[in-house]
Amino acid sequence: MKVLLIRPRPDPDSIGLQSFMMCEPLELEYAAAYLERFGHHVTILDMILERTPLEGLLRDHAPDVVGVTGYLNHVGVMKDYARRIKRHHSRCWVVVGGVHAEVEPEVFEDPDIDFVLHSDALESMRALLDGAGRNRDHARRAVPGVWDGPAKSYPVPRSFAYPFPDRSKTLRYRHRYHYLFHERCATLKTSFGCTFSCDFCFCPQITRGHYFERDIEDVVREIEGIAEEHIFIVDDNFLFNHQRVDRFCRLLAEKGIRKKYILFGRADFIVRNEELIRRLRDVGLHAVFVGVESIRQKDLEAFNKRSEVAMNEKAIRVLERHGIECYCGIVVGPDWGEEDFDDLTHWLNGLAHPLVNIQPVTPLPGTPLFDRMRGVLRVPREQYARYDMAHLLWQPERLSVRRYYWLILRTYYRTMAGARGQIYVLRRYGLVRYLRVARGIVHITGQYVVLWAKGRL
Ligand code: B12
Repeated sequence: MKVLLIRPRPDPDSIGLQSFMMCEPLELEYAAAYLERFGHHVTILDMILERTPLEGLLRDHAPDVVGVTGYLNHVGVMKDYARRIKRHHSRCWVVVGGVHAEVEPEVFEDPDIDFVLHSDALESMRALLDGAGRNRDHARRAVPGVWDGPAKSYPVPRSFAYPFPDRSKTLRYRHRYHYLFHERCATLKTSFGCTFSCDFCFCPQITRGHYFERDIEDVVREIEGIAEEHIFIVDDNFLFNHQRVDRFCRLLAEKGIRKKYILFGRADFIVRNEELIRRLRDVGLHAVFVGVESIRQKDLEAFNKRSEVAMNEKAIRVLERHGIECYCGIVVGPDWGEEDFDDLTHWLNGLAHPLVNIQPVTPLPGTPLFDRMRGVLRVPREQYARYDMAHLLWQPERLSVRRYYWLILRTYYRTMAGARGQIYVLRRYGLVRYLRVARGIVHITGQYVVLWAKGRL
């Protein structure tokens, strides 16, 4: 069958991260590799980069099936695409997938969406294409991972054994993929799930609390086939299994593979395994995204983070000692006041390079936090684009909405986006990358200024 796989362009109401980070649609490359093994003909469209409107692309490709991926903040756009696909050709099936569909499939129930991939998405898609999809209602019942209401029981995958993603399918876009300062950056997934259960985090929900790893030899074989020098390892927590990370370092060194890696890791692992971190640096570790979350111990406890502020600080020092950049993820909550933002600014400026992502706490369906905060959510769920981890979804307790947005912006400008931060980026990464990031800063500043000016949720 002729299959079109689409990564949507986010709604303009979502805070636009594209100038800072735009990664390959790895999930669609996995799907393409798997489906082509069964004789289907797959094309991937990245709507963030395509200039032709969807209708024109549908006319050019005349697909039998369109698969659309996306996150919670894309749900509105995905439904809009489904409507336009059906209007273009009513007999073309529309299948949606992605991490949100795996956890809250019911939000995708829509007359224009034929199938929602709720679990084991790749195998479910294969089964749909291999004939099962011809009768829609029958397929919804018969294909184990396709959503058919809460009464059906769904498989829970505990391993991942699919062919390598087919990166040739995004060849025409690849020069545009980047992550922060890393130009031409590929992504790589080596494990699924997370063994921790921080109560705000959506990641453990995707795998229903299970954690499983790909064979590390296999991972290194995949790396050998990646053209890009920069690789963003998109595991929820790559720094988990000491033995596996050790083997990773050995294999890269033995094979003489020289790449630059960015990955997510926890502070406690970094502190307890400094020698391993040094070895990772030697084989190319360039930056670690650490879920610092907060500089207030009470927040870490409320989040069930099982970490401490002092541990975060030690981890950042370890990374700094070895010349590895640290990207700090900070979550700010409804009870934050002026002095908390001042403390955060002060804390960040105490780091060698204050690189930070400040996210207003965003209760995501499926998480314990969602159940706890459901009552204070003031933004209707259907305004999906604002569930982007950058908008406020609740009324701050001690500040006006306007002031809160202002303080977020001010914290960025007094730290990462301030003169010191900008000089650092310019010196370390050069003018071209600096200009791209500066463009992103201007764009996001504009969006925050609009939110500030509105002054309400
Ligand atoms: C890398 C990453 C990104 C990349 C983009 C990657 C991409 N492919 O587009 C960047 C850094 C740009 C990014 C941005 C954002 N991200 Co992000 N991101 C991730 C991360 C760390 C890994 C995702 C990934 O690459 N997975 C690898 C692929 C191979 O696996 P997969 O997505 O699980 O998909 C599997 C199946 O579902 C299936 N599949 C998926 N879709 C489809 C469709 C079809 C048709 C088929 C057949 C199969 C299929 O294929 C895969 C293999 O089985 C996840 C964390 C996580 N655990 O998922 C967060 C995550 C997905 N991001 C999230 C969010 C919220 C965002 C942002 C909105 C906000 C933010 N600040 O992070 C922005 C949105 C950007 C935008 N343009 O709108 C949330 C999503 C929550 C939700 N409920 O939807 C996650 C879960 C993190 C979190 N904080 O909770 N992100």
